[in-house]
Amino acid sequence: MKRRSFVKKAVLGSMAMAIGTDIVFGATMPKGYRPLVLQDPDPYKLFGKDKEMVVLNDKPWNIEAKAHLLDDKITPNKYMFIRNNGLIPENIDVTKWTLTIDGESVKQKKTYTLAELKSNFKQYTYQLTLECGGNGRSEFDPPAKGNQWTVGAVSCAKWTGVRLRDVLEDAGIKSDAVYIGYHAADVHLSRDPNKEPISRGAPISKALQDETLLAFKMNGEDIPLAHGYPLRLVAGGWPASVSGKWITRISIRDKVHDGPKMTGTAYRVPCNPVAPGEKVKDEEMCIIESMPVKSLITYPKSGATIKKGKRLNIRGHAWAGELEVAKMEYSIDFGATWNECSIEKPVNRLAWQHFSATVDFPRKGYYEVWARATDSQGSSQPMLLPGWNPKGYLNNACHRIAVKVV
Ligand SMILES: Nc1nc2c(c(=O)[nH]1)N[C@H]1C(S)=C(S)[C@@H](COP(=O)(O)O)O[C@H]1N2
Ligand SMILES: [Mo]
Repeated sequence: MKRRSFVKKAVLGSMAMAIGTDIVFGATMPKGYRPLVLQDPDPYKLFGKDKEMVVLNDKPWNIEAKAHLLDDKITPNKYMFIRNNGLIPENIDVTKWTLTIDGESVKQKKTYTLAELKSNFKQYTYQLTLECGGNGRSEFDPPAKGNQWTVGAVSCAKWTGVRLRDVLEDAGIKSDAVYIGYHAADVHLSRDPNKEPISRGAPISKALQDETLLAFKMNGEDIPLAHGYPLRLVAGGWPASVSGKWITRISIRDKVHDGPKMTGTAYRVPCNPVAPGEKVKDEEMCIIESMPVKSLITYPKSGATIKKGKRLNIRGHAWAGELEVAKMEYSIDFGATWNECSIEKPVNRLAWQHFSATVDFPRKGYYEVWARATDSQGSSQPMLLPGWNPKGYLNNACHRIAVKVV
């Protein structure tokens, strides 16, 4: 009896969290009942998102930011994109949440409670750039199926947690380990409990990096439900699909992980360039690892008007997967000539970098400001679309804003 009321309290607690306030007469709510607000929810209220965020899909929820919303150096929840492949888990009981480390290449399968993870391992905080592999997909021609992200499927929040490496080493990693794969608590769209919406992973070398965390805090608070509460993997600089949300199990694999969305064409690009629209065999598709160099002008908003004779201060962020951004430039003549921006160092490895510049316009009229980042190995963003690929990944074309001088 005691236990039952305890479970009910936990269920009510997680519903209250999803709604954002207490369910006052929750104690008399029928068992298994879903409050109306959760049946037909307002995504902005439900997820605490700003009204200017754009809903691309509601089953599953996919919501993106606009460039000017990403102006903060540390992305707050209200401007953070949501990318879900399945249904957000409900009725989370954090007191019962566990993480299991298993797989062919674990020395000893081990299960940890959240409290154990927090107390047994040292905690670290890093700001990490998470960009969806499909960010920018909407520009590809012929079009690629999937969420038509424009530029807003990127974030750089501050994540706190324990190093995945410390936990994996505590369970023990066999010498034949090559990959890790995550398993999570979200629900397949079919609601079939035997199907996982997504189960991706990364090579063991990425799993063992200092900045790869099992996080339980985002920007100093509990991770918002939509972003993986109560435990998520964060692997900055790689397609954000590697950063599994609502993590319950991590397998240390003796081969490349083969969970859903790891195989076939998912999160893969042709190993060699192909012509637009060309069919590519599965064997000729390679897994995306570090993301390409990219940048975003976050101020001003595209469409800005300024007075003749006034200079325009522009600013934004640039990132380059596992590399650093070495140079940042802007052009006001459609890429014919480029001027340097100033660019800051990242606060830590795998965090985006901030740039700014003061722009002079020669006379009244219409301009576009294009921004181009170059990484530490000398690769720069393509001015317009990069290589077409069947699933529309890795569009790192220069971000462009319109400006009128009047
Ligand atoms: N369990 C789980 N983890 C997941 C996903 C998901 O659907 N389920 N989506 C992935 C993808 S494709 C992306 S781009 C990021 C998005 O993270 P965010 O919603 O916190 O911005 O989460 C990744 N982790
Ligand atoms: Mo993604």
